[in-house]
Amino acid sequence: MAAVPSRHPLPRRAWILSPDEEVSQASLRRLYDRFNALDRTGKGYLSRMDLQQIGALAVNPLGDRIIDSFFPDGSLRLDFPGFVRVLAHFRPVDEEDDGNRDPKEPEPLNSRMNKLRFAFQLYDLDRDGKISRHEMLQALRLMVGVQVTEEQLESIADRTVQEADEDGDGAVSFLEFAKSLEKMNIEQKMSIRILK
Ligand SMILES: [Ca+2]
Ligand SMILES: [Ca+2]
Repeated sequence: MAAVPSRHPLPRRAWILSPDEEVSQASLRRLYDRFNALDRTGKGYLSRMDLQQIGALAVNPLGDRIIDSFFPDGSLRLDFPGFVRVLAHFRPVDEEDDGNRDPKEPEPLNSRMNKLRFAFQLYDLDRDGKISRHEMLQALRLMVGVQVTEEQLESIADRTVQEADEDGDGAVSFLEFAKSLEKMNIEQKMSIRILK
């Protein structure tokens, strides 16, 4: 591949949610305080605009899509249980719990698998269970800065899809997605600092 001089090195792959998300521990009490602080007018629920005040989401290239995931099925109001449920995906995995969990218990929302599922749906916009080259390109446009040419974006999208695409159908299934991210520290990448 021809070397392209660039002050900002291009990512080799597109599987990056954001370069510098921080890890945080969240207790319910702190979440509730945070919920109330975000709900500035005391309406008892959060709107999209309230969530846009969260710095970590404002700077996250996929922040808008993450905010979308707080409002399934076109709802406009996010209550406290919904807030906690979505945020649970971003909580760091508690290492002590890992492996010693009762198999009959439901998988915690912040487990590696659930984090992967959550990340996958940020890419899979049409929800057909596959990330197409086009969907990859759309996500990349949000993630990389303006200094990158369309040609370079397409080449990153192609490479990311090709490397992950084991069955050769030109798209990335959830399984292929999970395998590609096997070596990545998804726990850390998917831990977003929502609390101050
Ligand atoms: Ca899709
Ligand atoms: Ca495939």
